[in-house]
Amino acid sequence: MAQSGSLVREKRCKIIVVGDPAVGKTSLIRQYADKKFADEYISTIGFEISKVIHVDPRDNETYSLLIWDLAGQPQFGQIRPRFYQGASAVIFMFDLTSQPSLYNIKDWYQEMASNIDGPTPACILVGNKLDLPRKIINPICRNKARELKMDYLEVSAKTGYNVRKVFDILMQRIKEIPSG
Ligand SMILES: Nc1nc2c(ncn2[C@@H]2O[C@H](COP(=O)(O)OP(=O)(O)OP(=O)(O)O)[C@@H](O)[C@H]2O)c(=O)[nH]1
Ligand SMILES: [Mg+2]
Repeated sequence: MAQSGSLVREKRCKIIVVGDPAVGKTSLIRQYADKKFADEYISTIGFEISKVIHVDPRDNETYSLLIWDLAGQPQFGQIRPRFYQGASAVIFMFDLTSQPSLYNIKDWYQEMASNIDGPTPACILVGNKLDLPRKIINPICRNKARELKMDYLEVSAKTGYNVRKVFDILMQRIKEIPSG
């Protein structure tokens, strides 16, 4: 528990969110940071960074998360590679109502892997839009996560279901990776 008068040391973590256009990357971050959701689709241009203070529920340690929301549109493919460096964690996001968005996760993983030196960041596969009728069954998603050696979680950025859990799992994984 944080003691009054003691210095709270914030550790910084860079977290990247990637995935096809319109899977809900910006919506996930907005739901996590502000508990807000918007129905209209305004595609991210380039990238956006959000700063969120995360308190680990297990030990009350405080982290300052810099969440990088990378635009999924192909025209930003040339600028994205430089943003992966220094990431502690990567969220690979797809839309449970769009099979191509899961299929394309391998390309997103490849883009990350070829642009990071040093240890592989903590990675999680996130299936979004669970509030809608799904088009991909759970075992197929789990298989993909297993193939890529990642955790897997289904969420709704609209209702907020499991959104906080994505970050709790990632922070747990980050702590398990020996820091260099
Ligand atoms: N029903 C439902 N709609 C969602 C959910 N998450 C996002 N959306 C909608 O999906 C559309 C795209 O969401 P964004 O968060 O802008 O998608 P993005 O991945 O950031 O897209 P780019 O910035 O173009 O890469 C918007 O119309 C959102 O309202 C969800 O969990 N459920
Ligand atoms: Mg966006």
